[in-house]
Amino acid sequence: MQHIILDCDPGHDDAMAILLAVGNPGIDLIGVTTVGGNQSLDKVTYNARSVLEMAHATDIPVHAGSDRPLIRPLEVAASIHGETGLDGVTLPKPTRPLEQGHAANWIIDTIMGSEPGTITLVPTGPLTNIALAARLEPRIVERVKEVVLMGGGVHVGNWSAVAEFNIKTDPEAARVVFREAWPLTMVGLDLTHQALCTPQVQSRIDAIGTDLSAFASGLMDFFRKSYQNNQDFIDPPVHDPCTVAYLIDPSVMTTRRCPLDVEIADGPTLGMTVADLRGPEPSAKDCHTQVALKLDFDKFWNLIIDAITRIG
Ligand SMILES: [Ca+2]
Repeated sequence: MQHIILDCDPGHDDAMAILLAVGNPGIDLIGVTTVGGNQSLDKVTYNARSVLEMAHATDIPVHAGSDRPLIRPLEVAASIHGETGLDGVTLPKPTRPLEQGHAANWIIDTIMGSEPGTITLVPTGPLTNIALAARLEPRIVERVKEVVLMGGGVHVGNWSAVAEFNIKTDPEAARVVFREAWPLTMVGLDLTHQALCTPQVQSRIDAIGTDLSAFASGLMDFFRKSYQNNQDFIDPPVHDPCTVAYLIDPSVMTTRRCPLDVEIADGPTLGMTVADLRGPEPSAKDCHTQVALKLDFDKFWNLIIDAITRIG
């Protein structure tokens, strides 16, 4: 069983990550934390609570975190996710109140209150909350089992020629998180651009025939249009649930261990994740970071469809 904290900014693909985490029996979703990113903090927090409501998962607490990057102003991704952050579907009103307290403090309290090596952090938004938590309580770094994040890319960008949205939104926070000594897997665009919601995949989601599958399909309809209009894709890449899928079954992707760092200098490479792929692959002892490279497409979508089916 993987005990995870999902730190997210829903977001169409974040919503799919929540559904996968709720619906898979190998994942214990301890809590959801939110960060300003795809949309304002208020909007993404409401969306997270609403998706949990939709998934009958009102036992899961939601804590709101940082409403902006550490240094830079927040520039939301309305071109991809719409004005609400989850355009294209009707969101149910959350019945569970938002928890009190900042996400970073709750992350710290949860990790420090658990056995070392048992909690995995799964960030699928800008890394602001995780960086704040690591600075507020440095002891969390050695207590976290691992960090599996969606962000960055070895050879590819989407928010600039070389930078991905989550990393470019808060590059300083990403620098902090990448440089801490915890085991870190970067599930970046090299991998997630293979996680395409094709019409065949979506027809399998539709065939589940529940309110939740219609909700997921509605999300994918909007996401497809966004990617066709803004990113030169035919089918939308469903980035964020790739992280959760890796924790359920590591064979869903191949990874390559390599040193990783984040560019924080202003200019054309701001927010670029730099992977040093020279030489033989280093050992886990010598290198705490790895990148995801190749997705097992069928395994991935089978997990998503199974989770939506199980939730009912
Ligand atoms: Ca996200």
